[in-house]
Order: sequence, then structure tokens, then C-alpha cells
Amino acid sequence: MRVFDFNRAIARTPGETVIHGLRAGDQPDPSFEGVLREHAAYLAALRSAGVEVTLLPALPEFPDSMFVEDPALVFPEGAILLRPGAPSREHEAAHLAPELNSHFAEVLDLPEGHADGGDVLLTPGGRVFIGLSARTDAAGAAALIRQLDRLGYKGEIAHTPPGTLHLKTASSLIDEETILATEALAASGVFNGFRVLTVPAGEEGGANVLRANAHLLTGNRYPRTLEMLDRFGAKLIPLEVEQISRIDAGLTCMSLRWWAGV
Ligand code: CIR
Repeated sequence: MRVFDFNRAIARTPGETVIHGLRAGDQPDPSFEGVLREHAAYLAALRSAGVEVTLLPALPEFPDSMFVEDPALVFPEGAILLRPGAPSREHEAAHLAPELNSHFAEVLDLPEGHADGGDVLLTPGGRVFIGLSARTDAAGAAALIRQLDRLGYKGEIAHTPPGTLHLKTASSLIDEETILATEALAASGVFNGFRVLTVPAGEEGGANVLRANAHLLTGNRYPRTLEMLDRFGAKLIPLEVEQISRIDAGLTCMSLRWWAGV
């Protein structure tokens, strides 16, 4: 099975407070209706890729809770509840626990430090890159490596370029041997051994894409990146991301995806 084969996913409906979601820059608030529309199109794209999506209710007390991949990680072998590095997000994991317990026999936690799922890139062979960032600290990364080991995965530290929210803001796995990355991250050499495609200058936001089965979900406003990806054989699904980009969304972070044995 490939690491981008998925038949199940969990997502969360955005609450009205999403317009106050965290952002690193000075982007304006998104509109609630716009976020709902873009989120609905994202869920439809996942479903069209063959994934059955469980949609959890909104959690208005946590403006960023639609980004379910930051407080947890899932694998066919089990799940890990994390401790997100932003204080306003730290308690999101507890609200995912009941759902994860209903799907996975093994649900681990992060005993110390902080780590966001957005900093965790799974690659073939069970090799997992963990980016150190403003959200994921060394103690969290070390604890995560130990928990990954219990599930049969091998974690290793990577450095997220300064000014980049998460490792996966700047990189994505697009097939068994190819990583799409920003020039800054590719230049660090962290992905040596992989084929690395770099997004054109000015299209850094296009480096976060989501491969799901034969489909590749992308932002629709990176024309040169789309042209490059078109050659990769996956079916491209360009999505509108204008509103969710205002709160630094990535396509990977809006769902937790795994292959459930059938
Ligand atoms: C945050 O800053 O935490 C949210 N506004 C966006 C999180 C996006 N997550 C991701 O890229 N993994």
C-alpha cells in the first residue's frame, strides 16, 4: 500500500469564529461563507478521490479547529494525539480523542513538548520528516519520534525555513519518489535521495498539495505549478483557496486521512 492510499478521513466543520483564525501576516479576516464554501469543495474533492469523510461538528471555542491535522496524526496502525504549539490550539486534541478512539485500537499521545501535525511529512518506507518550527519544538519532536517508533515509523528531524508556518506548508509528497517543495526548503538538502520538484518563485503557496489515491488536490492560483504537476499523471483537482489562505490554511491540514483495512 502506498502512503497516499486513503479510504477514510475525518474533517471538522468550520465554526463562525474561524474568521478570527490565527495568521502570521496581516491578511484580512476571511468571510465565514467563503470559508464554508471552500471547505465544502475540499470535502467534495476528497470524496471524489474515493475517500469516505466523517465530518465532525464545529467547535466555535477553537477558531482554528477545522485544521484537524495539527492536533493529531493518523496511520493505518494507530493515531497520535499531539500538543499543538499555538496556545489557543493546545486543547483541540482532546476534542478529537473520542472520534479517534472509535476508529483506532491504538491511540497514543504526546507526553511532552509541542508538535503540530502540519510539521509531519510521511514518506514511503515509513520514513517521517518532523519539521522544527515556531509550533513544533525539539522536546515535542523527540517525544513524537518515540511514539512513531511504537507504531513502526521512523521519525527524523528537519528544519522548517524561517517564516514558514509548517514543514508541509513548504513541501508535499506527490508520488512514491517525488516531493514538491519551495526553493528554500529544497535547498536545505533535507530531501536528498528524493526527486524534488521546486515550485516557481512567487508560487510558494503552491507547494502544499494533497495527494489522495489517483488525485492531487491543489490551490487554483498557482498556474505554473499546476502546469508542472499536470505531467505527473495524477488527476489534478484545483481548488479555490482565497478565503482559507487568509488564515494560513493548507490543503493537507483540513483532514486526517488513512487506509482502514476492509
Ligand atoms: C494556524 O495558524 O494554526 C491556522 N490558522 C492554520 C493552520 C494550518 N495548518 C497547516 O498548515 N498544517
